[in-house]
Amino acid sequence: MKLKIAIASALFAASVQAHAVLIIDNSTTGRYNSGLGDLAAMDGPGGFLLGAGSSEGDPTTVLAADPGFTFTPEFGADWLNGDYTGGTWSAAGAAIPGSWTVNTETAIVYDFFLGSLSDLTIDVGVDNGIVLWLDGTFLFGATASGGANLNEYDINLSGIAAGNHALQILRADHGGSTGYAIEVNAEAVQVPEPATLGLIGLGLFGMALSRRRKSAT
Ligand SMILES: [Ca+2]
Ligand SMILES: [Ca+2]
Ligand SMILES: [Ca+2]
Repeated sequence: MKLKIAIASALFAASVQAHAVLIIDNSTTGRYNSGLGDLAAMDGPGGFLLGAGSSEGDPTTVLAADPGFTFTPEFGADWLNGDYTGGTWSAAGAAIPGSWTVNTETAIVYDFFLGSLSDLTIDVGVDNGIVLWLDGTFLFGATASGGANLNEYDINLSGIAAGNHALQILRADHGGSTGYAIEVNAEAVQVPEPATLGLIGLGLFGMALSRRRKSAT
């Protein structure tokens, strides 16, 4: 009886055990757009993207929703849907530098593949601002004073489908220096396989049977 419980527990533990896999960090290549210039006027003055040399101040701001930018031609026809036509994008596979021209904005697209349903953990830091989308859907946006600590912002996503995805990023700067740190980990959400479920079922059936026999005696 005790052994059966132990076996059933071990099988269940094995079926849900998973480990995080690093899928993006600062060495990961992607599409890079360093031809955007200073975009302070794209949603301002008074917008999320701040004027050069901190001319609009240096506030701490976290976006509550997609800023709904009207992107300049340098972003291409529809970059959030994978159409880079007419933009100033690199080809795929470009190195993504950790710093860029002060006061300007840059954009990045990391294409990645998930082998199964996964939870994603995005750790990111930036000097000064960042907006992230996944497959065109807004995830997060914030700007703050200098510093680009990897743990500055943590974005946790649950149940992202298996298959191809694009993590799209706009990096912003408004003076001083620039900096960027990123780590994305994926952890498979493991659903017990039918065979394993069958074994667990047998274990439970065995336990029920033992109980019935015990009560019968
Ligand atoms: Ca700027
Ligand atoms: Ca920062
Ligand atoms: Ca800066």
